[in-house]
Amino acid sequence: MKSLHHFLQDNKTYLNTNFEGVLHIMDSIQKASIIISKKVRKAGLLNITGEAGATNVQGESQKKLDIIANDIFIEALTTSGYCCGIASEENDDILIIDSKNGQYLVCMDPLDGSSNIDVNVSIGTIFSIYKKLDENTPVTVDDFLQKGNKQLAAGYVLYGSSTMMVFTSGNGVNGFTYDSDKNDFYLSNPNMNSPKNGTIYSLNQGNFIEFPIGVQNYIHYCQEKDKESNRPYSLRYIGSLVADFHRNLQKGGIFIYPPTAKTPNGKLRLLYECNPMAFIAEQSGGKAFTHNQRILDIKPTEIHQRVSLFIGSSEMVNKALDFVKEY
Ligand code: P6P
Repeated sequence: MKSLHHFLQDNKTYLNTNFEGVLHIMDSIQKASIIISKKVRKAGLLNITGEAGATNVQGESQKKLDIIANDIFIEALTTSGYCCGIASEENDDILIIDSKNGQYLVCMDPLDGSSNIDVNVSIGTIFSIYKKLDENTPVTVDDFLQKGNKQLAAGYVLYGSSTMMVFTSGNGVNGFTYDSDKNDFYLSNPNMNSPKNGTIYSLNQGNFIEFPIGVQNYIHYCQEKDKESNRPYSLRYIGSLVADFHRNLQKGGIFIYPPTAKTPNGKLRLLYECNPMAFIAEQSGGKAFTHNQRILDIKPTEIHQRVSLFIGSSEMVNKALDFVKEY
């Protein structure tokens, strides 16, 4: 079986002049993911579960493993020699890295779903890779505010029943499973395709009364009995975007995080959650929109910007957006 590193080398035509940079950055991301996977799998023995006693720029309480994962990725990307800047959920501002070959930027959520860490439920890492706008000028925040359709590559690592890396560089989506005997990721899910339709919808039903009417009506549609369209659908919601997305990518389904009173623009962050997942969704034949705009076409205004998210099987996303457009 082909390792992720060799898979990337065999697909270098796709990345053309950016191949070298993306390969080195992917090598550093997978090394960091392996370290984090080992820590996650014995977190209870290392006294690294629970709160870190700090809050991030989002006002969310940081878990110890959030900070540990962030530090591990920053160290790995800094030593890659090709990364010149990082935008992380765990850092208020961008991190600028002095690097001679540094033409590439990484946006990341180092450990997504961290509220699930203490109860042993799947969590994940999400990342995007961009090229700096101008190779002759220093990195600025503007380099990070590129539209998602400028991503060179994107992926997630799912620390689930197995540890998997799902990755795209614009030439389809491939899944790699971590083999602890060989300490490397190997191709296990080639050419992942999102089923056009499905019978799973994922959202936090607890926020129902705060959802826009159109989303409430779509939920009622999912719950109606209709044999021909295989309804009622099943509600599946893990509370970790990576885990919910990954299940829906394989089985068919839709994940929705709409605006709520608490999060009027949606909860999920554009740069390091929605854009990378949208790139993967579209590359696998799925769809990713806010309530009215393609995620990858949004021009970001700030690095921690939040947007609403409708993502997954294309026909399910279209149906949900039809309900949303009515109001
Ligand atoms: P809620 C985890 O904190 C996260 O960012 C995503 O992984 C997940 O989909 C979402 O928030 C869950 O949010 O409000 O339903 O708990």
